[in-house]
Amino acid sequence: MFTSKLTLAAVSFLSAVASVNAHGYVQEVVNAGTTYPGYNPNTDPYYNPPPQRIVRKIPGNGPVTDLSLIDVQCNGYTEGGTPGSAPAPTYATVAAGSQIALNWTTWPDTHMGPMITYMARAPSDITAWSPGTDAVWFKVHEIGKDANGLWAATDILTANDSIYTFTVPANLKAGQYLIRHEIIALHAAYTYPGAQVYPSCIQIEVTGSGTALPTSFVSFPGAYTATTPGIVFDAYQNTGAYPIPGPSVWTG
Ligand SMILES: *[C@@H]1O[C@H](CO)[C@@H](O)[C@H](O)[C@H]1NC(C)=O
Ligand SMILES: *[C@@H]1O[C@H](CO)[C@@H](O)[C@H](O)[C@H]1NC(C)=O
Ligand SMILES: [Cu+2]
Repeated sequence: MFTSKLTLAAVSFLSAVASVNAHGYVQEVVNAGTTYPGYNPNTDPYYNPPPQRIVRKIPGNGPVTDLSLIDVQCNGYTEGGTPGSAPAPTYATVAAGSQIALNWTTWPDTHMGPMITYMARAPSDITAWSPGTDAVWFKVHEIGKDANGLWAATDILTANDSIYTFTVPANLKAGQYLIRHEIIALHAAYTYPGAQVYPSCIQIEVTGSGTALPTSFVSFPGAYTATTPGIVFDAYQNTGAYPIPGPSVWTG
């Protein structure tokens, strides 16, 4: 009797801790009717052999707040495993101009902020390439706070069944690319460090007859610092427009 009470107390303590720490990650990638399960940080590490993912591994569902770390690239590890952005074993083949839907785990409604997507062209095999600190990234989509004050990561994502979609630029040159998608949660961003970056990297091969490539690029880490507009932002006091961090969107 005493033992089972202790157990119940321990269970409710653990679930309280889990809900406080529950943030999120991309759990599925969908393109042209094919669903690719994401990297699951709670279960994938325990499979042998590991599941063949197109999403690079993450240490958990928590954020990166030190924007000078390689962790801000793909939520990769800086200690233990390969430093930042360790390649995944496989990739999805997607047509230029097609939509990619990213299914997030249930996002906490306290964590308002933008959702942003970058791509980087792989100079070699995407399953072996990590960009390091090179400036290789271009922005392909962004959504922040709309004219009615609705935030992408809370109001809009939740209303949309946790599905965020973007379109691969229609005229993008064929080849292998790394997608870097993120939510930046702003609930503590009134100072730096404070903004919480939740990045996710997805490996794809783009097909099509397009010829376009961007000409300006940013690096991760590098693109965001304490003085980048939108990194420090008081989301409670500032009811005006929100400046989405990073370069402008390249549409091809
Ligand atoms: C998102 O993924 C979860 C887990 O696989 C699934 O249960 C849910 O139905 C998916 N959401 C949509 C809208 O497909
Ligand atoms: C909401 O989800 C649908 C697919 O379920 C998609 O077509 C639409 O673009 C999504 N909206 C946003 C804002 O991502
Ligand atoms: Cu959180």
